[in-house]
Amino acid sequence: MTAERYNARESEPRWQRLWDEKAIFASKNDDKRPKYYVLEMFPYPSGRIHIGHVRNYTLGDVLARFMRAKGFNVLHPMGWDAFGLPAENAAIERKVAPKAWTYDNIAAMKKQLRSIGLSLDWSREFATCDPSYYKHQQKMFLDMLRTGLAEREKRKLNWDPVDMTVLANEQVIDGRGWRSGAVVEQREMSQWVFKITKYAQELLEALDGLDRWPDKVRLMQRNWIGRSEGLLIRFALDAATTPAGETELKIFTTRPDTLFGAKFMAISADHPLAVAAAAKNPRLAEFIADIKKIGTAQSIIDTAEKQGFDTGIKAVHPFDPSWKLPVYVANFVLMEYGTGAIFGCPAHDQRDLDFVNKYGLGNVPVVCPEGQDPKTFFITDTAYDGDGRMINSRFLDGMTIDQAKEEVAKRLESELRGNAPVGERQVNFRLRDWGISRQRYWGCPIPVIHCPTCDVVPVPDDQLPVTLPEDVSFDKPGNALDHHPTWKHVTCPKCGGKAVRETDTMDTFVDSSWYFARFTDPWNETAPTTPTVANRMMPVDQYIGGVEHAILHLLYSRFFTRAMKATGHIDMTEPFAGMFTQGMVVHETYQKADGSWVTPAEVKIEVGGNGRRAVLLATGEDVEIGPIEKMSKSKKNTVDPDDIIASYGADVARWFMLSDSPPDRDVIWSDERVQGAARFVQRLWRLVNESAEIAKTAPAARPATFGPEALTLRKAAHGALDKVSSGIERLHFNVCLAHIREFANALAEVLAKGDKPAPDVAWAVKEAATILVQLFSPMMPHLAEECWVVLGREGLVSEADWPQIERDLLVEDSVTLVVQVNGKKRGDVTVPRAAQNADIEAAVLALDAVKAALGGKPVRKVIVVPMRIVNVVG
Ligand code: ANZ
Ligand code: ZN
Repeated sequence: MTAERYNARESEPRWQRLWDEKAIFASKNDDKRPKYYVLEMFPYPSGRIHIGHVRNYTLGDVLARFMRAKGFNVLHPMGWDAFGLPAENAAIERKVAPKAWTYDNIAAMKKQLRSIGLSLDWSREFATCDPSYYKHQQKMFLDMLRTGLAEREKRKLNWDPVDMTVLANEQVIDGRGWRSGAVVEQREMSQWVFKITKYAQELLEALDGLDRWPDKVRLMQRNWIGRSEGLLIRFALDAATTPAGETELKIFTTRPDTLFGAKFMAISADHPLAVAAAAKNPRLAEFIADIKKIGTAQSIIDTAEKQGFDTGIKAVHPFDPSWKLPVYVANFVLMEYGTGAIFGCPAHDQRDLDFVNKYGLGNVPVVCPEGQDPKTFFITDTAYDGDGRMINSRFLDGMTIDQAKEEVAKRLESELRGNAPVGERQVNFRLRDWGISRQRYWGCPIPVIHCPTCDVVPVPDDQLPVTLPEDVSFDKPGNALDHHPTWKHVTCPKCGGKAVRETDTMDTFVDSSWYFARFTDPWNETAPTTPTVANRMMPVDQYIGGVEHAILHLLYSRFFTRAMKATGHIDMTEPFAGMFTQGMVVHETYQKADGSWVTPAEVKIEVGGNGRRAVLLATGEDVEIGPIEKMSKSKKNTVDPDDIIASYGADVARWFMLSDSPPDRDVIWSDERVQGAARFVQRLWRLVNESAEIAKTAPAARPATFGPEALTLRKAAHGALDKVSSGIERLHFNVCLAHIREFANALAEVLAKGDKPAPDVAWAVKEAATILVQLFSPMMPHLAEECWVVLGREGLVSEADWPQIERDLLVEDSVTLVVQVNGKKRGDVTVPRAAQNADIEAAVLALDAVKAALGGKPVRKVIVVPMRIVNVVG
């Protein structure tokens, strides 16, 4: 019988509607079964779903559907990370209100998400720009203010003197404002910060316990937190050389062992000593103004050319009063780290070496690598930061680096100047407190009021939320909230005098630092969470998202969860028990002769004798096939999920993306392979239809025994069931799909034999077809529902229990034993598992390799070690 072609376009929306009507993916908070929380990073409502979203959400959906079938109360929610700059840019460019733009985009993207067939609980949906969400965020901000986890701090910001506005680091391009083109200045302003550094040590240590996180993500977090053990050293200054009689300079070093290789001291442009010296030296003041122009972004500072200015100040070596070191102001020393001052040892630090090579200060190596002769070990352009023994270092000579560090620390700790020791051990972290103030309109308002008499006054709880005004204008650069004629003018809740609202809004990373907890009870109007529910449903068992969020988003979420614990909103510290970072979707690029890019949809690929060729559909002209790259608008190498779903259906898109690469690697979008997936869908459809015909002839009761043909099929079915189940748990989806294909082949082989199978075979076909449909149902849920009907099953496959594995079908019925002659391996032999020793002996002695090894000698003994070895003694 030939079934009609499977029609995804007709079938997919029908099943989506039915799932919706029955609300089968809604999870209930009073469900007593064990919970499983699957979450994909929620999208920014840019207006369109891109193919990377499709991959991300499909990965999570497979797991969610599988865990649901396994009997878990699965929580799989979706929402919108809805605040941020693009909405304001749209307002400026297209004169649409940020709110309208955002909610329109959400509606459009929700429709697109639905067309993918995701098993989401839409009843929990929210957007972070909903006042009913950010109201609780404001409440938590005030909780954090009360407990000292939020504070005001003076910070340097990028200031655009023409637009009169603060710029984010990304808005500073080559030291200039992105819109005005003006040279950006650094300005100190009061900012709100979250005290993440209070948890630096804990956030670091707890990484060890996150054993279901990728190692690379944990390493990135470790480096970001950046714990360093080192020594604070108070260098004496030659007071005759200092601007105002300063007597000492404190530095932080992680390499006190290299003290005898010191060639200079360097201080930050913001160091008080630099400021004092600049006041007396206009050339230094000019130099400082100059190096400050490059902005505050770390990446820029790291790559900028090393520059310094000799202040004329001299420091004294802590172990030799006659040894004087010049003090420079240098652009690579940051005020925000350590003490804002260093001693430079060029032989063992690349930055220091670049610096001395530029200013002709020379270098002396003090660590000699093992196996090198200290007399001939020189450093020229590359600093040596490896292991070795101390040289040129007086009392440290011959020691290892660690011994030398310890020796220096001990000596300087016990040496006093004034009343204080010259050296002090210290642990430093790179991690800075999290600055959350943004001078923008489209964000969560920070709920405080500034009163000239009472200073900072929290907005009283009963006045929350502080909502954003909607009648705003974006005609002027800067913060529209600040420009609003009335919004910020209020009376002080404390004294009743005239006061102004804070017009800064929160960094959007705050919004995404607790949404996962809100999903556990988004209906609670009086509190951010319902702790009993949150404590039961959290942590997220499997979080899935892009590696671009490996550092900040995950670290902020880990911090925020701790802050919520400290303020009584949840009773745990780690929000994500399992983390998975998916790869990107990449595509070939196509370029016309004039260098312009064209989209994949505009070209046709021809495969001929000379390989692949691309032609422009419209004109037939040749286009060049370029390298495979991350999909981007600029290179036009994107595919639109809507187009793909319209031409092939969601199941094909899902299957393709799961099958072609391991989920943590990049997947190359290829039309040819997508078509392959589409053919496989039709093949499965035919297989199930043919199986259904045979299933009608199967006996109702399970046969007491199965012949070899039926048994082989049953083993293929249960083998696949076993491998796919464990594969899904480990997110090895591409491997699962390969097993499903293999199993489909095994079923096809049986069907190919004719249409009147024996009852035991018919029963096995029915069982196999059912298992097959269930195995691919998490990946291709629409096709699976349609097949479920064909097989005459009741209910929805999306609600069916996962099939039970019959373990005895997994046991292989033959075993392979190693064959030895006089203890030496000569080969192996495969025998039935139930074979008797006499049969095994006969089989072994018949082997050519054994006969050859014996060389005609008589056999004295044959020792059989069951299931493992046969040793022939000659
Ligand atoms: C002397 C030295 C010799 C250093 C040597 C390194 C190698 P981590 O590991 O990241 O903590 N440093 C200290 N404060 C700094 C600042 N504010 N700006 C720029 N650099 C600073 O790095 C600690 C090392 O970075 C310190 O150890 C110091 O240089 C430098 F062969 O001291 B070292
Ligand atoms: Zn007041």
